[in-house]
Amino acid sequence: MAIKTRISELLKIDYPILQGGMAWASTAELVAAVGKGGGLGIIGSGQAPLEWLQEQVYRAKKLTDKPFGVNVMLLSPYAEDILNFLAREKVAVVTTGAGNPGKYVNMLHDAGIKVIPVVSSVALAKRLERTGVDALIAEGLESGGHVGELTTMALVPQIVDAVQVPVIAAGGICDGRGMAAALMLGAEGVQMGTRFMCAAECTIHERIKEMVIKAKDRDTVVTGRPTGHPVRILKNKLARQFLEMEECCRASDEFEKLGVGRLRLAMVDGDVEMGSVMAGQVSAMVSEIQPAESIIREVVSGAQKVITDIYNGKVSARSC
Ligand code: TUI
Repeated sequence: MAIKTRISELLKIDYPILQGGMAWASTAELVAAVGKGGGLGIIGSGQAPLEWLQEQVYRAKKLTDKPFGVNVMLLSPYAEDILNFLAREKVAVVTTGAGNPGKYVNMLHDAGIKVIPVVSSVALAKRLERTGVDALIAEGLESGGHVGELTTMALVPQIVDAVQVPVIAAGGICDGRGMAAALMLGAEGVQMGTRFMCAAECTIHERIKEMVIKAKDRDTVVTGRPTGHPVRILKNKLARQFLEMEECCRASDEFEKLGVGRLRLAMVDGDVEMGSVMAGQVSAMVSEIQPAESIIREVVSGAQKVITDIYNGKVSARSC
């Protein structure tokens, strides 16, 4: 059964589930598979050059007739070129991360594109609502990659109360219980990244999928706080080096140097020790590789089950 919210209507999808646009991980194959499963697939551009992104967009258009999105990481030196390209290509949706996309909203709207920024604070949510964005993704610090300061549990209801546009919850959500909880907090959709890293169609290196599957509850850590861009990654040799640097208060440019190319090294080359394995706290809850379509089916039926059970007075929502 479909789940109808303002998000599923806005994005013309069966289920209000977005696949996080993860750099070097969310490629055209995954995006097409998520679309087939009834969710919204999102290509991750990260810091990749324009040519890489162009190839992904062209491939996604060949692989699927469903709407899809592209995530633009606003710290990327290629962000502006990528946004101009996306306006020309008229992709259905643009999500943004790691910054304020306010100055691009009109240009994207003129091209008929829905604009959905990721935010981690109420102040930015309110500011962006005034620019006319279509929806917001409220991302808590449980997520992988670049993180804010508030948990999903605290952030989502505060943003829901502060804005009129529909809100999508992200960070710490990987199953039906998480989706149901997000809906209870007032969100009208969820975005999941880590669970989709272990989708069969996700093209990241198998060693990284294994690492996520083996991860336990305390296996992620936030590094890079002194740079102003804290990033959650799975613990490995690189994470230990970052943490050592933080203890000796080294200069920010040393962090930048150590970080260059590390995400690609993990996701594409499968370097589990010296790559930056950006993954969320729910890594410990991801236990197998499954087709994206099954992931979506399981999450939706799990959410429907716990909501119905609780409505009927059965108050335990174990493992849905
Ligand atoms: O963007 C993400 N997650 C990411 S981006 C990434 S690649 C990267 N490369 C170099 C440095 C850092 C990251 C890996 N993972 N998530 C969305 C997100 N955006 N989370 C938090 C924010 C955010 C933070 C501050 C959005 C806006 C913001 O605004 C600052 C301002 O300008 O007001």
